[in-house]
Amino acid sequence: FLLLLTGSCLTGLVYLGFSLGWIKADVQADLTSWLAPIVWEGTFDPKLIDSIYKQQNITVATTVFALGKYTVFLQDFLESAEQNFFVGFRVHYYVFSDHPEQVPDVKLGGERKLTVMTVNSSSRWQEMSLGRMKRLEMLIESGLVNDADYLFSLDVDTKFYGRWGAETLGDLIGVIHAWYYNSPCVLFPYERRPESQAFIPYSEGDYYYGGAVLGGSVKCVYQLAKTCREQLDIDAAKSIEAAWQEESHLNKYFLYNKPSKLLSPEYSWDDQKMKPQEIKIIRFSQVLKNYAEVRPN
Ligand code: 5GW
Ligand code: MN
Repeated sequence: FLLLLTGSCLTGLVYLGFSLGWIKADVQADLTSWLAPIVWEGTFDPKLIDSIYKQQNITVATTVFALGKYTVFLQDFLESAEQNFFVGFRVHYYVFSDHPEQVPDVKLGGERKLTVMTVNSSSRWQEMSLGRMKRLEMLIESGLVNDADYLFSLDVDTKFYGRWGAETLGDLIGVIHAWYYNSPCVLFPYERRPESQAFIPYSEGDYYYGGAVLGGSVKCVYQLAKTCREQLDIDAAKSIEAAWQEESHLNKYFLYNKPSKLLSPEYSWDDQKMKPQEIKIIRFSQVLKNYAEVRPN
């Protein structure tokens, strides 16, 4: 009990120190302690970096899941991606949906294509929200994305507001969560129960990564998806669900398999959150959603 008391007191103190500004995270560092770049506006030359990757004639694949009522987000997602996401590159969208007829017919730029991947409907919401890792793993195993060099997986309840280009490419890519980029590590909402495979003790952690964006080379994304799926399966067999589901397992994976490049929260903002001074540009953001309308009952 004493341990518990001191434990929560410490957390409380950190919270207080953080709120009063005694504790400040190095919000805009542009390198991690393992020397991975953190991509912020101003740290790269957009034209130069695009031209370097254009010479390599690369293909970027992107999966996006729109199950149940989430198809309503596809139009804005795809239209804004056409304006901002790897403009001028070969891009291949893979839209997973159980309502393929509801996938909108968005006009795509040259060298860009979209494949609808039809999946079975499920009334179990766990299938919808927890099945992405498994489907990503299976997509890569199918060989369909063999023609791609890089692969991203993005939330569909989102919109692009600014450029997203070759600066985001690398072996293994994670994004820093918009709500935790300036929080001390002990306040990160990692899974804290040792029973879960996503468990991270208070003494560990680098960043809190957002679950709305992951990416990298096809090979690295495969390792990530396979491992997270296995860990999710172990938890499911024990009827344990991690605090933030796939996001918790992603955070565990990135703790032991460090991303080679991190995207700043510019790449995964939230429309619910005011843009503070230190954030120069919002490139990609979660849109507001009516939970009662889009989530299965
Ligand atoms: C999400 C939560 C509970 C039950 C179902 C879902 C759900 C997620 C769904 O019904 N349909 C669906 O396509 N998804 C996919 O999972 C979407 O691509 C969505 O962007 C992603 C993550 O779920 P989100 O966006 O509701 O989670 P938050 O944490 O961004 O709110
Ligand atoms: Mn989302």
